[in-house]
Amino acid sequence: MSLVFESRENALFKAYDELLARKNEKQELGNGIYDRYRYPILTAAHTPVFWRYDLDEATNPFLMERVGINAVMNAGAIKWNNKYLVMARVEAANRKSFFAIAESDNGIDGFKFWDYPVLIPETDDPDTNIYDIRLVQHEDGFVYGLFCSERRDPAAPASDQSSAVAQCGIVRTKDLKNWERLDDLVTPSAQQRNVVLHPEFVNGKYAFYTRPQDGFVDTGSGGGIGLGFANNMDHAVIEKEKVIDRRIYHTISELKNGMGPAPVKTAHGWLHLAHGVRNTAAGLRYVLYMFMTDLQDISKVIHKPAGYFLAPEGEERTGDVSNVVFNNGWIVDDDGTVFIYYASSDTRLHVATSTLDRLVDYVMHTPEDGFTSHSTVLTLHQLIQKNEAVLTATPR
Ligand code: M1P
Repeated sequence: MSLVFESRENALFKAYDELLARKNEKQELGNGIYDRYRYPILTAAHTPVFWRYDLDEATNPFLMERVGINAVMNAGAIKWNNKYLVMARVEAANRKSFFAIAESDNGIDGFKFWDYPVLIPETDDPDTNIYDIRLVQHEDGFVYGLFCSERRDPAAPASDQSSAVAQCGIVRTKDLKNWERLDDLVTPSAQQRNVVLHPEFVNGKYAFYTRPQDGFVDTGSGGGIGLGFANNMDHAVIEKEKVIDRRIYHTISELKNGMGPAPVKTAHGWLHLAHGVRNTAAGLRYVLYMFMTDLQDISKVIHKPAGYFLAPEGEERTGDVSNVVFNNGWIVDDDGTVFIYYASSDTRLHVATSTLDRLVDYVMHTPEDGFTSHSTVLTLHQLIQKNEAVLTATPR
């Protein structure tokens, strides 16, 4: 091995090792709802050196990158054998996304990719692109992965190489190593993205949160978070979708919305994390929001705080698709700690931590949206008056 090759290889591995060893730092103060951290937990630079470089001097004398990785983002998440696992959307330089699992001992730093990215089996109609997997430990004993499967629109003319059709692909596993591909979900809608499996049976059926949409980017007459049921997972067919959280004019999700990870069961209801999209002169803005559904009737939204729960801040605001935060994975520990894995601007993956108690308090006691400026000011007046009384009674 030449000295030049050897020293470049050493430098590459040293930079990678230092990045993985970097400790994360909780940001001070926060908003009381969750804590953010200084560093993203995964970026393109966290992908192993041996994915990107051919380390054979005979075939790669300049030790140049042979497979470029563009971004690591939107990740499903699961606690597995006492490790915090994220199944990230890794986007190669050729724009194709794939899934790769990274694990950490504490959920906030030290995430290391498994040696091989996941080879998702194809159906008879191969996907061109796959992304945004939601991992669900279902009570039937399987871990399911529901993801977006994208193919070129067969109806598009040759002059149009952008139009696509998105559907929900489904895999299942019992060990996170061997993945069985099932049929894509069939629904009454022309396209689907952001489909999530409910972790429990509902009246003996599998329940799915959907996002009906007419087109690939625009939801058209669709949009809103839907709910539908299927008899089985091998050939899952939903005959009817009911929108349970619709789009509303002049809100954070007026353009579209979509479920994040599978909901978490609490004593008060099912806790949901979702994303909402609005249009601006600078393009689409994606933020996260929360709501709670009824334990007996999961189609009934019983609490929904006004506005966003988490929006892009600082460096999160820029990237390949700027002004975006997106979430499709969270982990709840036995002690109630919640790890929220969110991506920023389709570029990098972050963690925010909270607790179930805090999130339930946030969802149940944060004022709801009155949908007008007037009602927003009335809400503020009420809070200010209450605080005046508190400060008068117990001066600080
Ligand atoms: O680019 C922002 C996001 O756009 C899509 O989300 P939605 O389906 O709500 O429009 C997805 O492609 C998502 O992966 C991406 O982060």
